[in-house]
Amino acid sequence: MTTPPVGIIMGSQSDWATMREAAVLLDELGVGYESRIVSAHRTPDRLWDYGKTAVERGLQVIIAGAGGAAHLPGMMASKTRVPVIGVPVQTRALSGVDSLYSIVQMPKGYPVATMAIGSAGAANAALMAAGILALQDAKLAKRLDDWRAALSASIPQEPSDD
Ligand code: RP5
Repeated sequence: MTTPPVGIIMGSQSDWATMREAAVLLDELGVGYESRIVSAHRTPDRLWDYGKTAVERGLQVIIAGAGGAAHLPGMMASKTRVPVIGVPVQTRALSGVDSLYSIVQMPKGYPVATMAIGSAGAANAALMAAGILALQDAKLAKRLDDWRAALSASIPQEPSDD
């Protein structure tokens, strides 16, 4: 089975409601992806194996979402040079600020491109991944340009009372 260019990974099944937003966007843009539950705390060996094999499998971008003590994106970035885009999942206890802080403040040398908290972050992660892939894929670049133009065109000039 061929590996798709994007890997969407998340710490828990409970993250899927958020991370599905990334999958929806990638579907819209015609970008292939796989989705996996890979927990830094509950399945550390799975995390290590995923990171260790990412390059040889042909993954080009990894979107990693986690909440709370959200170590998954950073640990993945420490294990592979495949670019990691981090999505802080919104939490009940601390509204996702815990997730954001756990992901964003990486030490020099192991970057994670950190998105906004929650579903906007997941959607933007997909757009960021598509933008990276579009550098080498003219057809995808056109689809992404069209998607952006359609979004722009959908914004009304004036506010409505409805
Ligand atoms: C993190 O803990 C996951 O990324 C998830 O956001 C959070 C809660 O996980 P569950 O208890 O819902 O499985 O590892």
